[in-house]
Amino acid sequence: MAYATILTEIRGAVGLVTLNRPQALNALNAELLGELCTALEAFDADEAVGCIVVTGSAKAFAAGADIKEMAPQSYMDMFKADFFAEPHDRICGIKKPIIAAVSGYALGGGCELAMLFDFIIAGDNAKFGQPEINLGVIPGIGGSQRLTRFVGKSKAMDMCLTGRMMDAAEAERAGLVSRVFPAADLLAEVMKIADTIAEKSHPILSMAKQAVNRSYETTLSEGVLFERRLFHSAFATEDQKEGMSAFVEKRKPVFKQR
Ligand code: CO8
Repeated sequence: MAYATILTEIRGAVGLVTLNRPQALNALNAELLGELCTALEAFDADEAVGCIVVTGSAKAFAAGADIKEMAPQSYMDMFKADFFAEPHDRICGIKKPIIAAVSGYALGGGCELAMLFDFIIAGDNAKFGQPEINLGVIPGIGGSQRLTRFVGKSKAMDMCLTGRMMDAAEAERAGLVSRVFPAADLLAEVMKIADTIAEKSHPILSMAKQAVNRSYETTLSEGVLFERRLFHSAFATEDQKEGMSAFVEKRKPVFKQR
């Protein structure tokens, strides 16, 4: 399918989405968000895909929600459209793992979009921020909630109240990103990580994703129970038999379930 604001391709078992509005530093307008959701859902439904990577350009993952699109909106426009609720919920509904490969700016809605994915890997030139305060608004796609869970209250307050940017090294120290690579190698390194993930059992990957995500939503005892029930259900899969047999037989497992 041809898109106007993103590029998509499948490399091996990895679905790659590249945000592609260079004239606006990949600012998230309604068209881009709609296309992104459609592409993610298509990869989610494609048995050939085991892991998804979303990236931007060298200069910007995404410089925020599209300020030019938002500027003239009234309260009633935003309220009636329930602005950004639909793409937020569609992205949260993707079952396969999604890695954000962030080079350059990930600001405002761009930072929030990266945090909506399962984990963030950054180039050493990455800059994260929630600069909405400078525009007379606050984060609106979960930034105040997710950033606080990633980096803790003190740093999240600092980011949301000053609007300052955090570089890749600080973001790694703070736990916002899992790994940092030289910017020139970022996509190649992320694709290697995504290849490693895509080789695993696809239903078990979804279980692992659901289990980790549940930790954000519930109490420890409910989360542990949820995990245990999923763990038990893994024994209903052929891939559990394959994984454990391969260990006993001292060979590499070949997971087949999609
Ligand atoms: N929206 C629209 N256009 C943008 C955006 C944006 N967020 N960011 C950059 N652009 C455009 C610029 O206007 C410029 O266009 P033009 O050439 O037509 O003037 C082009 O991209 C290049 O940008 P710059 O010339 O500014 O590039 P610089 O290298 O000088 O600066 C920066 C790069 C520092 C990233 C700068 O562009 C900037 O500060 N951008 C805005 C960052 C920002 O404030 N982001 C937060 C936006 S608000 C938001 O995300 C709210 C999310 C929650 C909404 C939820 C609703 C429910």
